[in-house]
Amino acid sequence: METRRRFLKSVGLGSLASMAIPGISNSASPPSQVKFVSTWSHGRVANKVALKAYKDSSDILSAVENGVRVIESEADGRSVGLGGLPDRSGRVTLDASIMRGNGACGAVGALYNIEHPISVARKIMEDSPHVMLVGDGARQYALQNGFPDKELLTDETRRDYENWKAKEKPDLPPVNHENHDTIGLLGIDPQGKMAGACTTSGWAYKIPGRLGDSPIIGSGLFVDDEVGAASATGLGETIIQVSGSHLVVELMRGGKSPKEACREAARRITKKFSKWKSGDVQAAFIAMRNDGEVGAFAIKKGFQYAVQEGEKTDLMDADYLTR
Ligand code: SD4
Repeated sequence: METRRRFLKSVGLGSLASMAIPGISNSASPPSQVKFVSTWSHGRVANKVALKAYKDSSDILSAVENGVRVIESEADGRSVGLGGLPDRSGRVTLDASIMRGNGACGAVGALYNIEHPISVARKIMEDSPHVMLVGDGARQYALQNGFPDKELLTDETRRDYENWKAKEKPDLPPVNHENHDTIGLLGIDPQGKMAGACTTSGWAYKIPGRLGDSPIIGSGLFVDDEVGAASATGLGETIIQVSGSHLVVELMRGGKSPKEACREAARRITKKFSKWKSGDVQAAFIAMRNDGEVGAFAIKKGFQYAVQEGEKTDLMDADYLTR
């Protein structure tokens, strides 16, 4: 990308370097070592587990799957897996998606009493004729395939739920950095093979049956070895409306850097849906190009992402559009 930029500059077309130019492909060389990027501060743990899983399996999909599984099992994260906040009927329902850069993908929505939706999504991708299963069907599929039945409400989340229900006017809490921590994890190996995983319990106290962006391929996650990968976090209702992760990847295909692409996707949300601009609403993107460059951008302050390059992990504060 930089080479193209320098070339365009040298022939006096510098401003074209940041514009979408159809037909120019990203023939990047992959990074020399495996690399991961993931959402929020728990991404550091997920990245480390992903790195170990990659060393054990040499498979970038297994790496991202195992990375997010650890977060699904953490009882203190309020919006992923075990310990996630329930819907307004008191049931914890989980959404997840997984994708390889060759287009293979799987997803699960509104799954309940199963600890690892990401692995159910992978099972659907690899062993079923479908891409996505939801609700009771997804749960039956999981049980038939040996996933154990597990209560996901903890004493703490049951208490939170009871307190919420006891309010005079129980309402949806805002989707901001205090109550959101979906994990999206993207990876690339030295052969340029990419994969991504995204998993969440979604919006706390949602209407039963609500799906967010996370299980929707192209919204919460999109991966294409030819270009790169992206994942989203924040208010799914806004991310779905711009097909957020697919948008980020297509903006990179057009020549934008990962960070510029994430910024444009965030901007598109606030521009199209001005009512979100003033409210306490967060949506954020992470992206990785197929040369390993990563970037992120959020609507609001407070979004962090974790970058793993070889053994080194960094937690970064994403730039943002509004306060
Ligand atoms: C959703 N995008 O269900 C998810 C929630 C999220 O951090 O990202 N939480 O809308």
